[in-house]
Amino acid sequence: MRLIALVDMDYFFVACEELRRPEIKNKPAIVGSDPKQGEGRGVVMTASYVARKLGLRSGMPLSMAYRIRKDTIYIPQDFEYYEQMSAKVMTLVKVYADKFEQVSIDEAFIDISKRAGDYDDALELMRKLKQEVKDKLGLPCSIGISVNKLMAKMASEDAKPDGIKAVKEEDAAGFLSRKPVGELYGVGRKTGKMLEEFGYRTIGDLAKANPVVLVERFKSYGAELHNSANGVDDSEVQENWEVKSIGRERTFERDTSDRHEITKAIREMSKEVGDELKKGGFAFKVVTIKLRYSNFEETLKSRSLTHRSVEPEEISQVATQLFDKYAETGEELRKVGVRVSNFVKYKGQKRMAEYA
Ligand code: DCP
Ligand code: CA
Ligand code: CA
Repeated sequence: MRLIALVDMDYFFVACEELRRPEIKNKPAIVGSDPKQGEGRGVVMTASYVARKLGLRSGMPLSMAYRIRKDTIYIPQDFEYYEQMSAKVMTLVKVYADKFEQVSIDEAFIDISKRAGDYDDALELMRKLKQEVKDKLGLPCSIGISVNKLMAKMASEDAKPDGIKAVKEEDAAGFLSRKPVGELYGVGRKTGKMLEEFGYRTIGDLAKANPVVLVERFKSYGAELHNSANGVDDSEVQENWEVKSIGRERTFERDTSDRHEITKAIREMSKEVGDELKKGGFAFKVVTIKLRYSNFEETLKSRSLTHRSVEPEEISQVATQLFDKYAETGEELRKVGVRVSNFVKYKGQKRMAEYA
């Protein structure tokens, strides 16, 4: 039996912000693009669930968000930070996957057919994953489980927030039928509107529609719409994620030339990189550092080891040597990165095939 899960983080950007500013928890907080002191045309990227209850939505102009609630907490976006959190999430998720496909910053499909024999197994496994993400990162997510990607996605939407939902093949039609057609995975606002104009109000309406008519109205997309509405999706979980290297980067709060601060960052990142390597069962041979200066100039410097190593200490040592050798003395750094590459597998972990 095919068992696919979709893991999607809840109110992701704001949830990330709550981690580093606990004081905004349970308050109407939004993350958005630069409002430029009221002059900008910024929009809400995401809103906490508290904010959503008050009517704040992603895509809404910031000006409108303020009109709705004066005490809305506005947080400017920090993509770099969300990407770091995303990478941490994905590292955890991958461990649970036979096949892994990240589809956006905060969501991934995983094929768990081999490791889960049935829905009970799958639910147990996904509960464990969800708990691990909560315990290790403090972030809530929702997970949908079903026979294909489409249904897994639809189930995850139903599970939100902070839930897990499994929809079996035999229940798929019933599960979909009463939902508004606009909620069907893959249907955007424009298509949704067109579908409604043709009188397809629910996914069930679309499922019962004559496919020939749908093809007339929506061209080749019509057949796909009909399949989707019937919960049919044969597409595989695509392992697009190919690791050739593992790295971390850190931007300093304030540009710095303090060797102590920089080498400390290098040590911390080396440890994280080393931990990730160990999970994947890899040894590395090349260490690279990236130095970005205040003026945004960037240098990459690498050193090849004469042996394969798995030791975080070794990453840290080589990266620090590279820094000492190549950093411009006294120049302030904006960002520093550590990366290892040229892998070889030293552990036969089947599920980590994607690293090979
Ligand atoms: N995002 C964005 N612009 C959009 C939609 C989303 O920048 N138009 C960003 C902000 C979100 C993140 O992508 O936090 C993930 O998008 P989701 O659609 O998964 O929405 P959320 O994670 O915010 O909320 P939900 O709990 O509904 O998944
Ligand atoms: Ca999300
Ligand atoms: Ca998402």
